[in-house]
Amino acid sequence: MSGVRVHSPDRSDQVGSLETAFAGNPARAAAGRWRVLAILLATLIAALGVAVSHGSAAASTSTGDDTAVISTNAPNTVVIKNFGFGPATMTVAPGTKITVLNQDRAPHTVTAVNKTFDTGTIAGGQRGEITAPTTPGTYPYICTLHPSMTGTLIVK
Ligand SMILES: [Cu+2]
Repeated sequence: MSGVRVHSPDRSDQVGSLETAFAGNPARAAAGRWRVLAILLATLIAALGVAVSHGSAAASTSTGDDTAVISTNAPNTVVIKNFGFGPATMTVAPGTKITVLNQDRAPHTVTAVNKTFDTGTIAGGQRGEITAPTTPGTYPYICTLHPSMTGTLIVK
C-alpha cells in the first residue's frame, strides 16, 4: 500500500504526505490507485488513437501509389513517346494481344524486324494493336518511319 505515487503538478508537493495518509487511510489509498489507473488508461487510449490514425494515413498513401502505377504501366501495353518505345523491352506469353499507344504527334509503327508483327502506321494520339508471335523467342522491332527507334519483344 505504500508504493502508490500520484504524479500531478498540483500535488507534487504532497506526495510524501499522501503516501503517509494512504498507509493510514485505505479509502484514500484506493482512490489514489484508481486515479493512477485512469491516467494509465487514458495514455493507452491516446497511444492507440495515434497508432490507428497513422495506420489509416499509410493505407491511403499506398492506395494513391497503386493508382498511379496502374495508370502509367498498363499491362501488355507499349507506349510511344518522344520517339521512343516504353518499355523498351517487354516480355509476354505467346499470342498475347498488345496495345500500342502513340502519345507523340508524329506517326509511328511497331514493326518486327522479321515482319512477324506490324501495327501499320499509327497516327499521332492514336492506338494500334499487335499479337505476339506464338513461337517463343526474342523479337526486335523498329518504327519503319523512324528506324532509329528500336524495341524488343520477348515471347516465352
Ligand atoms: Cu516512328
